[in-house]
Amino acid sequence: MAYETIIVEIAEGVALITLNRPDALNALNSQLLRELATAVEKADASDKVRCIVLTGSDKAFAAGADIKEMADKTFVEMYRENFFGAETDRFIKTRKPIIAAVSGYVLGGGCELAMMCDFIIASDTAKFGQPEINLGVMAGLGGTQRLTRFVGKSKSMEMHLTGRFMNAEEAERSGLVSRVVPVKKLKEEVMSAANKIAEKSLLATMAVKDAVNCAYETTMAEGINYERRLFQSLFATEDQTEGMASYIEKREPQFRDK
Ligand code: CO8
Repeated sequence: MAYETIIVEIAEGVALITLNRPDALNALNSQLLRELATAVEKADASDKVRCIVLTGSDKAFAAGADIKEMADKTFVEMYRENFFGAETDRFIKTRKPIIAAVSGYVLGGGCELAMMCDFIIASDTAKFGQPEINLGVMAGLGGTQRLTRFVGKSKSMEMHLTGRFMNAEEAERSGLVSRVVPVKKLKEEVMSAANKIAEKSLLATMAVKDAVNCAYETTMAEGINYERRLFQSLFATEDQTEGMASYIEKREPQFRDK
């Protein structure tokens, strides 16, 4: 499928998806979200992909949902179309890991999209914000829920209520991003992390994602029980036998996703 708003490149087990609406600072419109949902579904189903990286440009990961597309919509249209809802539901069902690699503006729906990924690596130029309040609205793609879980109530509330931006250093200190790297090294660092993930057993990788995400949806006791069952179930895989044998034999493992 030919995409117009994203670029997809696949190499060495990693699908690199680049948001590509430079004239609008990668603002998310319906076409982009449809293409993105399709691209991640295809990557999830592809034997050639073991990890996904989502990125934008140096200037902007994404400056939010497309205000020009939304401006004239009515409540009835928003509700009937479930505007952006179906596409983001498709995106978050991805079972393979997705790393967000962000620089520049990471605002509104752009910040919410980054938070839908499994972890965020930011460049030192990244600026995060939920400025929807300035438009007379509020976050609508999970920002009030996810940002609050990442950075706590006080900072999340301040960000949503004032619309102020957070720089990369504050984002790392607050737990929003896993680490910050110089903008010129962002791609290299993120691809190195993605390649590392792509070398592991995909079965174990998907189980890790499943278990960590479970921490957001359930009680501690149920989450620990779920993790234990997943851990036990990995002993039904050839990759467990191979991984442990390779350690004992002091060699690199050859995982076959079986
Ligand atoms: N939507 C549409 N176009 C945008 C957006 C956007 N969010 N952001 C930037 N652009 C466009 C500009 O209009 C401009 O285009 P043009 O030249 O044709 O006018 C171009 O990108 C470049 O932008 P600027 O000239 O403004 O660049 P600056 O460097 O001066 O400023 C900013 C950069 C500060 C990022 C500024 O563009 C800005 O404030 N953008 C809007 C940020 C914003 O408010 N984001 C939140 C949007 S609302 C949202 O995300 C809701 C999500 C929930 C949806 C839920 C659905 C269910």
